[in-house]
Amino acid sequence: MKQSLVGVIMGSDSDWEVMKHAVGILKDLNVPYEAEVVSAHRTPDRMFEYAETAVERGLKCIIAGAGGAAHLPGMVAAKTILPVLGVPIPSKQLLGMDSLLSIVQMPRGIPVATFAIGEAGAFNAGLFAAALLAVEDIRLATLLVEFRKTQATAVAAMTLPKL
Ligand code: RP5
Repeated sequence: MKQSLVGVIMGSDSDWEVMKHAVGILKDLNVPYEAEVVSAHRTPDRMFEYAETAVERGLKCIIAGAGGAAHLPGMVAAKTILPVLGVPIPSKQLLGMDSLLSIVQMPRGIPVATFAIGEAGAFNAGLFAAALLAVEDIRLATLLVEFRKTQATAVAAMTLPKL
């Protein structure tokens, strides 16, 4: 099995329906990843251990999804120098605005790259992680160029209904 380069973590298995979109694009681009549930407030020790060992385990970046108070990305970023990509999970009560503001409003000194709420954010976080790795991986860069071409072709072929 290949060494995981991207860690995908989320606060609950209920986040999977969103976070699977990050995992899906990593898989499509053949980026080795690991995915697991790590909760900031329910498994804080596990979160610290995950973040503290991430570099030595060979990860190059971490995608962290969380909903509500959503402190997982920020707390993980506090414990590792790896780039942390935060994905706000839509919440029942506030539809993910709470998650977005929690993740994006990191005070100066500990950065978290914050993506859009929900599936698009998860997917883009996966693409962004691939782009980070592609800086030093020409094969992966080529796959990203192909992805853009395919996407452009699909959009160019879009038609609208006649009124
Ligand atoms: C957060 O609480 C998780 O990231 C999830 O989005 C939210 C709800 O978790 P569950 O109650 O579904 O486990 O920690």
